[in-house]
This record gives sequence, structure tokens and C-alpha cells, in this order.
Amino acid sequence: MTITQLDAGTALTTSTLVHASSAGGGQWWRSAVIYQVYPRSFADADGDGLGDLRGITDRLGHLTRLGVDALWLSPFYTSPQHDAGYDVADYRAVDPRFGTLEDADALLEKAHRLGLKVIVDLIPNHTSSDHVWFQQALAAAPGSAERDRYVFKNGKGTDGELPPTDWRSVFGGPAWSRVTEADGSPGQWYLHIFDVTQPDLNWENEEVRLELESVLRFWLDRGVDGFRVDVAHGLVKDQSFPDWDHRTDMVSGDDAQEIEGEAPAHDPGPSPYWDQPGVHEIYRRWHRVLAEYDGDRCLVAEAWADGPEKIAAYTRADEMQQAFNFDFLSTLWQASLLRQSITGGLAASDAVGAPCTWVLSNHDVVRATARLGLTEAGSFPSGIGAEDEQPDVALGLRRARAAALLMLALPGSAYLYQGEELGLPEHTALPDELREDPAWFRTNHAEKGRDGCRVPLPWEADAPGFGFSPTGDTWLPQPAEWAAYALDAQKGVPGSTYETYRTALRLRHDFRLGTGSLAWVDGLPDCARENVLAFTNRDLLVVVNLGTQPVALHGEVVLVHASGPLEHDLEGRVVVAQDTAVWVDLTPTAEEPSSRAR
Ligand code: ISL
Repeated sequence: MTITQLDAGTALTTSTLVHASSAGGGQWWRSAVIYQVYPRSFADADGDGLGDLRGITDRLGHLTRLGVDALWLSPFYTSPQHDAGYDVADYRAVDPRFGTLEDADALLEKAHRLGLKVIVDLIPNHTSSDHVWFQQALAAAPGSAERDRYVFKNGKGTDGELPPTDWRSVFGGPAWSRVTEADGSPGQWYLHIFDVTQPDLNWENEEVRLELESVLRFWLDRGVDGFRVDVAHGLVKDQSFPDWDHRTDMVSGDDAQEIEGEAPAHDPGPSPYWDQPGVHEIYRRWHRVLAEYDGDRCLVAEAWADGPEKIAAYTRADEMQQAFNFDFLSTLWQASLLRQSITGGLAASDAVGAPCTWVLSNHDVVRATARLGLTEAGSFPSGIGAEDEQPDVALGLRRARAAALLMLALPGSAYLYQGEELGLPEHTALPDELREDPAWFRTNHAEKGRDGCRVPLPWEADAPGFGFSPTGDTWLPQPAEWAAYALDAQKGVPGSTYETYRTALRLRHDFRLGTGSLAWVDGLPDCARENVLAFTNRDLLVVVNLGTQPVALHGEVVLVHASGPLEHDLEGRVVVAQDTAVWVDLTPTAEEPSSRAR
């Protein structure tokens, strides 16, 4: 077998600096690791099988022990749960399924006491159709102030029987539904870019703007440290309402797979409702709202905009603080593509003075452990079912751990999705009758949807429901083999995924990687250039081997972390196997000053 040789000393003499170390204004969100809690699946205190706020509060110690800086809570507001709470009926109330406002206050209080910041989800693009505003709009006449809070329009055709445009819902099917007027006649149409139960708000209406600003203040007054802004790129619509029959893929922003009976893919031109320039004015106003509060509050954009520059535009100095780098999340598992994405992401965020915000998994995408175990590693299916290609679980986990050590060594902020620290696989064999994702229904079952990444967490290998709830009930079933992934099966076990994340977070903190620098190591031998990522961040050298050939590290190598088992060659050198990442300490010792580049 050929082994690529990498001299950890000399290789560093030539490097390309792509991001200089900077603490910016020193705000916590510039370098924080933020853990996404998906309330219905984190921990259930009351035993009904659905997670709740008390369950989260009880388990906050998990987050401090893991070593994250903050948590982001997916929605827990009053909602009919047609889209797992992303259909909000009351922005200022807690859904009884999740608890009470007092429970939310207690969670915030305990998190702050433990030194954790708390970000909550804000869903400004649409409300639930149960929201009082929408109910009022349905009862009111066309042209009324009540209707003007949403996007109501007359239909086309002789009797208004055709939708105002050909727009298509992200979840499949048309984006317009027709209402019945108070006198029983067929009436106007309202826009819902997502489910029929998620009417889009009209952001041309100042009352809408003021109301959502008031919602921001409501939660800021309760002490939250920031907001994750749902569909941040979608609020403003082109007011000429041109046709655009393109369906956007929910998880990549690209062309959706074709669904039977829906329009074929073609180049649709610019979208009339994604990433309109007008959205930025909204975030400039929100920036000023946050600035009224002391401390460093933060807005993070969920904006599936086209490329790193467009994403970074949401983080200009007077707008939001962070925007998820979805370009990185959607990059295939190939060294050259990842290098390009990382360089591009850092350059774009540096240009606006913002941190790059890295993420590999969330509640909308197939888990990284599964994506990276597919034949096309890192590709994006819209859910995986039993009859689809099954990921190679061991390979996917191995790569996901390497990807985590890659991500957590990058300068900027990083988000972890609950269960990622356990190496949880996607549930790829959920019975169809248990699926809840509206995408499953609206695509006539063409897309499995997102339930497979939303299964309740396993805490204890031997407890009913793996300790998720005291009764053992879980709203989605957990595969039996998840016992091996339970927290208590991994705690204190050297080399477990949990301990690997924990060590990575500790070292990330000790080496101050979040506010560090990034220089690509140029001195790689030709044979490694295609398949090896190597960079330094402050005093850390990171080597990720994505190729089939092992890489042997020469020179003085002070290895501080690895994503998987390592081998040694005959000369005792560390050998980095395929799909493995290592962290090497380059700190010069006092006795032996080093000239290594940093
Ligand atoms: O618009 C997209 C691509 O350009 C989508 O990826 C879209 O941004 C994404 O589906 C939005 O997701 C968020 O809003 C949805 C909700 O179902 C998701 O869970 C949430 O993360 C509707 O509120």
C-alpha cells in the first residue's frame, strides 16, 4: 500500500492565509458553538411521548458538560403542529404540549445560571391559519385591513377560478388556496409558500412589521439572547406577482426532484419571492430593536440564498449577526469542493465583518451521518425511506466525525443539531403511517420528508424509550439499535462519538479556534492535494484525509485529537487513515523555540 508522507514541520513553511485571526468586537456569537434543541424530541418530562420545556431544563447539564456556549430552541409556541410548530398561532404563548410561559422563564433562568446563552426561533414569513389574524382575515371582506395582513388576491380566469400566479409550495402542490367568502361564494386566494395552514404574512404592511418587532421585544424582555430567523430570505414578495412555476427544494434551495403531475424543471430565472432586496430593510430595523437591549444579542438568518456572498449580505454590520453557511452544509464530501466552500464562506463573511457560521445538520436535512454514508457522499435526498438507497452507517459515522473535527476547527461560530454529538443515524425505516412532515403529504408521498432526523433522543441504553420519557413513550419510534448510541453508553468511553465531540469542544476553546485564523497548508505532496485538507488555525494543524491512501505524519507530531482510530507505520509515525481528521498541537515549547508558521 502506498502511504502519502506529510511532514508536519516543513509542510507549514508555505501556506495561504485566507482568514486572519480577529476577535471582532469580542461578542460571544462570533465564536460560539450553539446546540440546536428540537423540543419535541429532546427530553419529555411529563411522559406523553412528546418532549417539553421541563424536559429540556432538566437536561441542561448535558449541554454544559458537552461544552457548548448556547442553545437554539426550535419553536415551542402555541401551534396546531401542522408543521411541527413552524406554524405559530400565538407568538407570545407556549403551547400546552410543551409547557407554560413559566416553564420557558425557568428554562431561561437555569440556562443563564449555567452560563448558556439562549436563542429562540422566530417565524416571521407566515403564521398558522389558526392565528387570530388569519381567522379575522377569513371573516373580513376582500380589500379589508384584516386581509391586508396576509397576501390575499383575486384569482385569474372569468370567475377568479384560477390562482393569481403559478407559484408552487416548497412542500409540493400549489402555493395558493382559495377561500370561501362569508356569503358562501368562492372567493379570493391566499398565498402559502409552505403548507396550506401557513399563510404568508404581507410584509408590505407596516402593521405586520410593528407586530413582529413587538414579538421580538416580548422575548427580549424575558431575557433571550437572540433569534434564529426562519425563512429569512422569503418575507418580501415581488409586488408585480410574475409567474414562476419553479418548485424550490426544501433542503438545498436547488431544483426540487420532479413530482408526478408537476411542472418539469427548466431555468425559471430569478425568483419573485426568495432573497428580494427588500428583506434587508426589515433586518436593519430588527438590528436597531436588539441594540435597545444590553448585552450582545444575536439574530441568525436561515437564508437559503444563492452562494456565500448572498448569504453573507444578511450579516452586514447593520443587519443580522450570523447567517447559516448552507453552502458548506450542502457541499459533497470531496476535499477540493470543501476547500473551495470554506475559502468562499470565509471571504464572503470577512467582506462584511461577520463570523462565518458553520453547520452540518439540522431538523430539516437528512443527518450528516446518513448523507455521508451514501454512494454520492454528502448528497441531499429529501428524506430516506426503507426502499431508498440505505446509507452505510459505519462509513457515514466515520465521515461525520471527521467532518465534525473539520468544522469545529474552523474560525467562526458553529451549530450542532441534537443527537449529532451521539453520532445518531437517520431513521430510514419509519413506517409511513407515522410520518408527520407536510412535505410527505403534499408531494403525494414522493418525498419521505424530514421525520427521519427528528426521532426522540436516546439517553439511557436500558431504559424504556431509551430514557426519553418516564413512561417510555416516544412520538416517533426509536430503532432498537439506538441503545448503542445512548448517552450513557458513550459517557466516559474513550473514542466514543460523544467523548470525541466533548474533547473537540474543549480544545476548540483552549486553542481559541473560534476567533482564530485559517491558512491552507500548501506543501502537500502532489498525490495528497486532491484528497487531503490541511490547514492551521492559530497553534493547531488540522489534517483531514478524504482519500483512500493513508497519510503518514512526519516530524515532531504532538497529536491532540483524532476523529477515529489511528495507526502507526513501521517507523512509529502516525498514520491518518481514510475519512479521518487529526488535530496536531504546534505550540512551540519553551525549551525548543520553533519557527513554524502560525
Ligand atoms: O426556501 C427554501 C429553499 O430556498 C427552503 O429550504 C426553506 O428555507 C426551508 O424549508 C425553510 O425551513 C424552515 O421553515 C419551514 C419549516 O418547515 C422548517 O422546519 C424551517 O426550518 C416553514 O416554516
